[in-house]
Formats: sequence, C-alpha cells, structure tokens
Amino acid sequence: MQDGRTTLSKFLIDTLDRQPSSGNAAATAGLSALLIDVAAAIKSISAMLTKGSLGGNYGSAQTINTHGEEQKKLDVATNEVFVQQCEWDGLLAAMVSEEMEDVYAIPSDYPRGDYLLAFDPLDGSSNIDINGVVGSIFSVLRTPQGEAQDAVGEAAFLRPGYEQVAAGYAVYGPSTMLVLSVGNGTHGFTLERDIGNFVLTHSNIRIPEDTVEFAINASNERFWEPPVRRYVQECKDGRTGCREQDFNMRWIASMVAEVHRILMRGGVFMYPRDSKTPAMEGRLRLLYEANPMSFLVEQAGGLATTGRERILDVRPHALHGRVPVILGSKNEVERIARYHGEYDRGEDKPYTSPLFSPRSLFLPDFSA
Ligand code: AFP
Repeated sequence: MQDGRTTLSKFLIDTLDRQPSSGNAAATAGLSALLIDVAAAIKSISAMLTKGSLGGNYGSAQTINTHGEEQKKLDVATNEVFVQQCEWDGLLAAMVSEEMEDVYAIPSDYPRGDYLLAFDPLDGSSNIDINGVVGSIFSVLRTPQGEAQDAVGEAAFLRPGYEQVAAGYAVYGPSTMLVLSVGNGTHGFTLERDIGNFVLTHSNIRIPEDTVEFAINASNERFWEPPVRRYVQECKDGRTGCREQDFNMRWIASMVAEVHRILMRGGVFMYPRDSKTPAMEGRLRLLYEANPMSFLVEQAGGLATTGRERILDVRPHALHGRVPVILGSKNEVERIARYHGEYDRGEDKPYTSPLFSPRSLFLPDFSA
C-alpha cells in the first residue's frame, strides 16, 4: 500500500477484512469498523483541540477523577467523545477509561459486541492550557472466549498486553496523526483535514536499535532506583564517561509525544518506579497507557520493559494499575534491563557505591 494515497479505511479492509481464509478473518471480524469509530472520535477531538481556548474547554472541570487528580474540562469532554462515538456500534461489550472509575458496560439500548476498548482520552493534559502536544491512547482486546457479552466485568480487562488485538494513539501536534497496529507492524496515518480522512503516510515504522536520546523527568532523580541512576549518569557523562558519546535529553510531559518521537527517530522513554510514591508501582497505567504503547513499540522493532519484566507479559491486578515503563530503541532498553538485573543480583557494586555519587572525590577525570 502506497504512502500518501491509502486511506485508513482502505488499509483496514486490505489488512483485516480481506484476510486469507485463515482464522484471522473470523478473529478480527468487526475490528476494522471499531477502529474506524475510534478514528472518528480522534477526528472530533482534533477539531475540539484546534479551537484552543476559543472552544471554551480550557481550565479545570472542577471535578476529581478516580485517581484523586483534578480533571481538566477537556479530560471530561474527550472521554465523552470516545464513549458516544463507540458505544452504539454493536462491536463493544464494555469500555475502560482513565477518566471513569469502573467498567463502562454498553447500555442495554445498544447491541453488544465481542471487543473491549480501554483508553486514555487525553494524555498529557497538563499541556492543554499551554498549547502543548497532547494525545489519546487506546487498546483493544477481545472479550474472553465464551463469556456472555452482558456479563463482561472488570476481570475481562485484566489480561496481559500480549492479548491485545489492536492498539494505537493519536498525537495532536502541528498535524494530527493516528499511529496504529493490528499485529502486522506499526503504521502512521496523517489527518487530511480538507477531506476528513486519515491517509497512510508512515507505513511499517521501524525504531532504530541504537540511540543517543533519552527521555525522563530528571526532577525525580533522587527517587530513582540505582540501575536507572546508573544509566542516566552514564548518559550525562557523555563522551567523558564509559559510553564515550554524548547524549541528548527530552521531556515533553506527554507519553504520546515521547513515544511518537521514538517511533520517528529512536530514543528511550523512562518513567521508572520511584521512592517518591513507594506505594505506587509506577506513574503510568498498564491497561490504557503502557500496554498499547508497548504493543506499538514492539511491532516497530523496539522493546518495552518494567526494568524486570516485558510489559506485555505483566498480568494486571486492577483496572487502573500502574507499572514502571522503559521503552524504545532495542539496544538501549536491553542495557537498562541488564543494569536492573545486575543490581538485583548485587553485581553492580561499583555503581551504587556513594564513592561514585556526583559529589564524591572520585569524579571521572574531566581533563581527558
Ligand atoms: P497527564 O495526562 O496527567 O498530564 O499525565 C501525563 C503522563 O501520564 C504521561 O503522558 C507523561 O509522560 C507523564 O504523565 C508526565 O509526568 P510528569 O508530570 O511527572 O512529568
């Protein structure tokens, strides 16, 4: 399929609906129609966002979400868009959203289907009022085999990420893009506003295996585990340190924007577990942030780990459970995971010694 001419609908028909007679066609029946509805929600949100403060959606909604976080008006509005765009099509049994505490069962006045949709309707909402890049993230599972569609509850969503049948995100930047995988690679579509269509512009995205660019919120450094501090310190040491090359750092406070950059040019994104909130496994949610992003990254040749486990293998315990996230260019993610293993086995002694802390007497020889 040719970049620049294939629409999302044509891509999905060619990829899903015209599957060879293998079981795939049955396994993904209706999935293309569901993804077209998700794309319609994204187009609607894109139009809402481009109005900026003129749309009357800036500022606080004066409400608190299930996680005790203040909701922005756009958090609430975009959640409504996803629900209204997808609840009626007879393809879903239920939805889960960052902005809704419980499972949203499809109302009885609509037919129910065989898919489950988990989503973060607006990721990076702290960027809204400063006109920064934000996104939407979504994940699609099939309802468990044999489970009656009207009996779908929380347990149906608590499945490891490798069971996803599709995942994607919208990045609302200078252009609006939809990046999607249905298990056959990761592909990017750009919204052609004049015709209201997503057009294939980045087919079969591949993440470079090496990178000199990392993304982490460095203000949390004192809370990180030693393997993360070791990795970031080595990047900061640059060509004067063991990596013998300089690195670049980015932090946009929108996971979608960070992951999109990594898909476009490589890099590593880290939101590791930290001791600032020891009760929390991490900051990012497994079901509708880490899992879909990990699916896309792996389909593009990258890796996604908690530092100790492949994210797509993690078994969820709660709808809004969190995990540490380290993802991106294969060789760097492998290095960070190796550092976690060395730390856990007590093999990284030289790096955890206070002698090598930034204020120690044993600073590397900068005269070199
Ligand atoms: P919000 O959607 O609440 O702004 O959170 C965005 C996010 O979940 C993720 O997209 C960012 O990478 C991360 O949080 C930013 O976290 P910090 O605000 O701690 O940098």
